[in-house]
Amino acid sequence: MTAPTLDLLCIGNAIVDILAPVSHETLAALGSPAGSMTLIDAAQAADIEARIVPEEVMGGGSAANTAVVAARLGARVGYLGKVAADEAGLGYAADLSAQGLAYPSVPVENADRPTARCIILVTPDGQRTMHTYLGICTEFGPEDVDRDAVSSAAVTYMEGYLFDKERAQEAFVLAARTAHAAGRRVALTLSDTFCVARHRAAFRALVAGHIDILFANEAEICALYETESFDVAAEAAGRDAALVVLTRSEKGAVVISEGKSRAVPTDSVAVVDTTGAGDAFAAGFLAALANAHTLEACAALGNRAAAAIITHMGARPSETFTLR
Ligand code: 26A
Repeated sequence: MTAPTLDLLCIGNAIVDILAPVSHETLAALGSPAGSMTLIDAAQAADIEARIVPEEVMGGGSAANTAVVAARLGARVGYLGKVAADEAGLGYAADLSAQGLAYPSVPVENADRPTARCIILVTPDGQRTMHTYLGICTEFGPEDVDRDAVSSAAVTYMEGYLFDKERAQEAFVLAARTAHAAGRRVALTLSDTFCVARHRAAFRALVAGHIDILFANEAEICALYETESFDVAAEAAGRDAALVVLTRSEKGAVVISEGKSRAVPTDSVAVVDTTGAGDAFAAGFLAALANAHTLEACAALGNRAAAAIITHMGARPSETFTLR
């Protein structure tokens, strides 16, 4: 087995994030519950964009956020995700490359749909309400799995959000098989309780058959094992994946491996914007894992990366971001 040349390869829905501060009144006028994620079509996206003043536009998508934060923490990271060769898509590819990521995906010429976008409305209480237009990103299929990139990465990390269409599900299995054939590890984040509810059986089979490292928050892991008890869900997950990493918001994280469960508390912080907290946690955890830290230290770095993200606007660290 050759030494990996990437610590981490992330695969997910490639989405341009448009962040805008809004009042509670503006949010109420749109009719979206605060803190929710709503899928929208192109016309709805244009309508919302006409009512807001964006503060930031950047490459987003859950797994891409993880990739960017891990790179900022010094890990060698790549990203695979599908964009169109339109202004947003070319900007996306350039943006992620500028963040130091290997970005082998080629923007699709003459695509029948534009690049995906997520309009993130942030209210004064720091809550983020997302409206996502998925465009071309969900067309990700087995042909988009760059096998060389997967084989060269110590860990391939896939996002549950992408696990919606059959071709993407085939891509997950192909990526996992390719990684394992090269002696690498495969990680999955469950992303959202809606995803879990939609594909529960398929996710359970994926986790039991192909996943070495599972990330989830409390609600997602309970949804996966159809229980209201965190402990029951955590124990079930521990039987299915070798390493299970669960986040519990202000209660910190729980790491399970070899039948042993460890709770790793987190410090409380003043929340500005929770966008990308889970993504950043996974980045901190995986960046530390690449340096062979103990599981407790990995979770502690995950907690600190998440805290750094939620104390400012957006899913990316501020320029002065450091964990030392
Ligand atoms: C399938 N959907 C809806 C999505 C997303 C998504 N990433 C992947 N798939 N909807 C929103 N996001 C991303 O979540 C990040 C915050 O965790 C946003 O792009 C945002 O960067």
